[in-house]
Amino acid sequence: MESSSEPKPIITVGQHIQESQRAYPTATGDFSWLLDAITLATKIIESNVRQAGIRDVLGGTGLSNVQGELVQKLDRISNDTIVRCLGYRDNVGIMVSEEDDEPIVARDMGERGKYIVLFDPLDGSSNIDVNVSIGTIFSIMQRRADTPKSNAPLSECLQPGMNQVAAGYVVYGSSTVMAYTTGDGVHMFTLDPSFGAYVLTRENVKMPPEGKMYSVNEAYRSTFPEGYQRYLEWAKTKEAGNYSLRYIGSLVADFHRTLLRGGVFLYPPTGQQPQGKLRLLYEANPLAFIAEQAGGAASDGQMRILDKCPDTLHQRTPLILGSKHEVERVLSFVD
Ligand code: P6P
Repeated sequence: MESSSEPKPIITVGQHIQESQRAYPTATGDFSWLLDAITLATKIIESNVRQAGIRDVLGGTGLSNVQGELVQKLDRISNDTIVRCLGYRDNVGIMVSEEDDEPIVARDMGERGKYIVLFDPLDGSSNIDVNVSIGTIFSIMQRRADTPKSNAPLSECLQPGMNQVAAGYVVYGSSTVMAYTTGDGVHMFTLDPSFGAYVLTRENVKMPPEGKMYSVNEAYRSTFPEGYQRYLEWAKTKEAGNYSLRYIGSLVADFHRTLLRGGVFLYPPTGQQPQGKLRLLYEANPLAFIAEQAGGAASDGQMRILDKCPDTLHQRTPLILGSKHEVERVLSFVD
């Protein structure tokens, strides 16, 4: 039994992955090789984020992405960094980025490129210039050999979130924290800048089953479907227990708080975004996988996020994400 005086072991994310893969005799170390590329990319991104004010990386590129959003310089740097780090790993077959219209085929099927990595390289980028927390989100699936050759890469990517083999995020906040799951619990690591490694800080994270906190942009409330408006009315009542509102406007930061403190994050359909604003493949799916692994829940208001079969690569979805009981409470108004 470790006494409190004994120094805690230093377990890096790479060690943790390798140890967890030892439990699977058939594991080939492929996955840790892939996750190593992601951790490397996020360390490079973190370095750019921390020096944004010093290096010429702030501001827009003057370009718009497939979402029609202004691409910030750091968005582009982050995207190129991930593509470069992942492209070098021979087990990555296809990459899907929020910043690129089409899938990037790194290797054809059969050349070992068995994984598909889907990512939002720098979520919340509109907050970059005002020093608010931002994040990277990633989702990992396996390629499907059974897809028709016609448009294989694209159709291989259009898999339901339940097919994910891993998912994670990095939040560049007051500290840089990575959370990931491979379906065996959620584990968190903090980047120690003194030696540039992610060190295990929380293992088997569990989301509180409820929390008197909701996270939504209430500026659009009048255009939410009626059920959401009734939920927000209820949450303000004494009977509900006077919920508080926390909204950073950066999905990864709002989710990270919800994961640790409990509560519910909402991005409902709005007048401007009738399908919701957030993307299914590389935002809702990975965070839903993490939420469920931590005992939470994720729905689009009609169905479980992880059951949704995507039709298009950059498909948007309404999102209700957080503590199990809080998501159920929202659904009781919305259903
Ligand atoms: P709104 C950031 O631009 C983002 O994609 C998410 O990080 C965040 O949750 C959402 O948009 C905020 O959107 O409409 O409230 O500004």
